[in-house]
Amino acid sequence: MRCVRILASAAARTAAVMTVLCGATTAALAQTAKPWQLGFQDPVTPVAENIDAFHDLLLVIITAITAFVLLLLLYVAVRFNSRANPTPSRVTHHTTIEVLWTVVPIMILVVIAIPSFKLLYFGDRTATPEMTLKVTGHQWYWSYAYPDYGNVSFDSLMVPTDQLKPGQVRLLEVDNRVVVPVDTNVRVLLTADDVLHSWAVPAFGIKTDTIPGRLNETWFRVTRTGTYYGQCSELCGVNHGFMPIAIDVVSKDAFSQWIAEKKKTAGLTAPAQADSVDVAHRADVTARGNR
Ligand SMILES: [Cu+2]
Repeated sequence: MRCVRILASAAARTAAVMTVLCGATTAALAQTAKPWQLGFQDPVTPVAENIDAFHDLLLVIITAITAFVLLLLLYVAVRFNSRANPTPSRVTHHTTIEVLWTVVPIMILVVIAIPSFKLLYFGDRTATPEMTLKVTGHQWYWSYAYPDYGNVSFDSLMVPTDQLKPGQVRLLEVDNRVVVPVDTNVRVLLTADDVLHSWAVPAFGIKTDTIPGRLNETWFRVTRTGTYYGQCSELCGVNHGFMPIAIDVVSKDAFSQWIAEKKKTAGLTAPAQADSVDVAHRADVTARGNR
């Protein structure tokens, strides 16, 4: 009886610990990868949700194929070894089976290709962007611009390990986070200043190359507020691992306040000023182009 009681209390303790652990994991999954994490980060955009679903479909198909091939191999090894089958058949062709092993894989590939292409085009661009975020990759940091808001722009550099504040994630925290509103179609335009980089945010289902002299496009619509992290995913030089991405997804009101504050600091509040900045910027670009 005592033994049963001890077991029961141990089980209750384990359950309590598991609840705490699982709760912690679920909350953290929305943000960044965790040690010993299995599976993807929680998807927070329609594209990431579709990628998750596509992954699940592929997992079923690949498991079925692997199990089928394994069973065939076991069957052949048992049924047709030299002891069980001393006089082998001399048949070398079998039309039906040859048609089958050509047609069935083609059908499997078509089943994979249709949702794959649909997803590719879905993630490519949005027909109804509500705002634009411009991302530029540099060796070794990112810079961001908001063309719809007076071209507010800033650089975003990693916080070195020895300067981290409590609660900040090592190698993923930046000095200036990108801020975007929740439930908004954000068009992302990406380019690079020097070499190839890749702007990758797993929870958004985004990994898009930034290429010098070219403008790539993608989009996201985040359905949950929070902080999300990503990293450069194109080997771009010695500090490639030290140019993280940190994004704060906030309510629309909070975003309006944040962008107004940014515009104020940049001296972009009055429209006339914004225009003159724009003209000065264009003149600068032209001058550089003529050099
Ligand atoms: Cu890079």
